Amino acid sequence: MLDFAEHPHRRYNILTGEWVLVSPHRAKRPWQGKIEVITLAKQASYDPNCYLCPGNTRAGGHQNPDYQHTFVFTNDFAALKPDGSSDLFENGLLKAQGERGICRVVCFSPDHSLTLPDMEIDAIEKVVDLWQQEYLTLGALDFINHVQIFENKGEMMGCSNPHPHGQIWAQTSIPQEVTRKSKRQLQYWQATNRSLLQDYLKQELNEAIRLICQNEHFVALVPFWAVWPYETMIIPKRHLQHIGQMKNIEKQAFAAILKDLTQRFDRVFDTSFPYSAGIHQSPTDGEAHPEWHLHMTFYPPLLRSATVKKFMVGYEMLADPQRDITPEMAAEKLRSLG
Ligand code: H2U
Repeated sequence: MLDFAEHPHRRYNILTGEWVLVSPHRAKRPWQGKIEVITLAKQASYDPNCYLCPGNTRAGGHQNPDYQHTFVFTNDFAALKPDGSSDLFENGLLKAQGERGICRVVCFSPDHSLTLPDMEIDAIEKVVDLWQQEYLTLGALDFINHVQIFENKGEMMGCSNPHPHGQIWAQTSIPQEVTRKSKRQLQYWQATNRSLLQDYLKQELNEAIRLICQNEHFVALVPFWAVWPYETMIIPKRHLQHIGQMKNIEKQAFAAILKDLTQRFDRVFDTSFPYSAGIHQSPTDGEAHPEWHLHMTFYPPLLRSATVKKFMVGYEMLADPQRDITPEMAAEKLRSLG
């Protein structure tokens, strides 16, 4: 019989159709690498050299307003532009296509020293409000078929500035990860007339071994197929296709679980926990997408300490992702840090 805590095994991701190799016995091996303790210098609430602080001038020459809560602007170095060609290029075996889009930068707070877990729930709710508005406004544009809301947190994740902020990339084509998730949710919806994630959530709530925390409207859990050591998903209990459908009470609850989860992350290694996180939800291509069930995924790279991160190298670059500590162990740890 397969013992998840002992036997190497593969787990299937029901959303993407991909597999992850789990090697639980390896979590017991001795660690002889370095474990550094890092003490973080407390940031000032205002940094005159920060391009995101209120009133400061950005690298592109624009001046930020004296904002009190959140602030959103079009990225001065945007990866996608609204004008330009959408033309298809095909030449023998070579294929390319022009891509149009809009990139936005979202400042979560005027206070340079904060991160999401430090912010009051009311202040996080204003971030959720802004995400909702941006999804609806950008998604309504006829050349925008997908809106990706995300945050890169921490230098380790390539974040360019400690000021609390995230990004939004909205574009014409639907990204590949979202297409993979659309496909499997649609197959399930067509076969059962139910949301794949709603049924998954029901099973996780029953088993209760990968749950981290929950409130009236949301659950945070380590998915069965998690790749990153402390990978986590926040799933709404109601079948929401996108953030535009969130009611005020749900936005409050979303803000509350965001705070709860990210505070737990910070306690794992007593550090400001780096991650890439983002919301996956229905594309804005004009289709109904009843199959889609919104979720927010966190991919934190830390493995053993505030400085030892997991690298996706070797076998993982060439074959399949692999993990040592099981999702159940990670969930137990995060549960205990409430
Ligand atoms: P990251 O920290 O995740 O890199 O996001 C910050 C974004 O802010 C980055 O995409 C933009 C960068 O292009 N930016 C501006 O739009 N204006 C500036 O003055 C500096 C940075």
